[in-house]
Amino acid sequence: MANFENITVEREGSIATITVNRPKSLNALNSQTLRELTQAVRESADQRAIILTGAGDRAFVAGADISEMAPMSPWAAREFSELGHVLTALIEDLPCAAIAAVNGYALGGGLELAVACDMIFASENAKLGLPEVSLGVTPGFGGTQRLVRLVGKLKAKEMIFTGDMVDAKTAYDIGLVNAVLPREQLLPKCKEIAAKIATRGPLAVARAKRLVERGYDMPLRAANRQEAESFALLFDTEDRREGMRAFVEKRPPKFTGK
Ligand code: CO8
Repeated sequence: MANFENITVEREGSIATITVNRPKSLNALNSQTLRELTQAVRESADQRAIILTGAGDRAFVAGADISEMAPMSPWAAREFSELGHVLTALIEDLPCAAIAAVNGYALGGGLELAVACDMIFASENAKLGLPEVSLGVTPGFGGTQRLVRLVGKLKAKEMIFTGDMVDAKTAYDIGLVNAVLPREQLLPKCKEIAAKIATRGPLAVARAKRLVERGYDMPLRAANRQEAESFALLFDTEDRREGMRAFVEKRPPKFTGK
């Protein structure tokens, strides 16, 4: 595991917790942090779940680093945006689950990072928003696309055009987060869900994630055909045999990912 300056990576069993660790700037994402996150996520592909969170009690990630962006040329901004797109696409392509533990502000690039994850859990003090128009730009790490897919056009446009933040309860009400928890319960809850996913068939979880991600943009019939093919392919795995044998024998399954 590489040595990182702006993030920490902790591995417990088959779960990796990746923490953005720049609390003095509310964990803002500069290009080095984006590169470190990309490397850490890539190195976590063999885990059963990853949890992304922010250091301290104030912020998950308060956005892309505005002091780094301020002097950028359009070309540099394009490259910077690309770093965010590579990271968020990588999270979606990971064969394991990605859970965002939003422990405070998730703004701009921070919310864009969270909505690329498979699930989002928020602490009661969380505030989520895409304030980019207040800076004279649009979201640049996929926010205009992924937020719409989660909460629908009306709510997404309201958030993006006004730049206003929503609190955790509102985020839950509009379907932007899975659940809202007291701060001290946030990481334990995310770890509990990650641990549960880790007991399930890893090939099945990886396939299910891919079916949801890829199928979302496909016509229903084509997506359902993919589902049927995946279902059939999994029948040829040791894990499928073990899972069904364990059920019949009334014992927990021992999955090996084969
Ligand atoms: N970038 C850099 N530094 C930041 C950021 C940020 N996004 N957010 C906070 N900080 C720093 C502050 O400058 C401050 O530093 P210092 O102590 O040295 O002055 C420190 O963190 C603490 O922040 P505040 O004093 O402002 O704390 P407050 O409690 O008063 O306010 C807020 C908290 C409301 C979160 C406030 O800090 C804020 O509005 N931050 C900016 C939020 C924002 O606009 N985020 C979106 C950025 S744009 C973006 O993410 C685009 C992504 C796509 C990029 C595409 C590539 C081109």
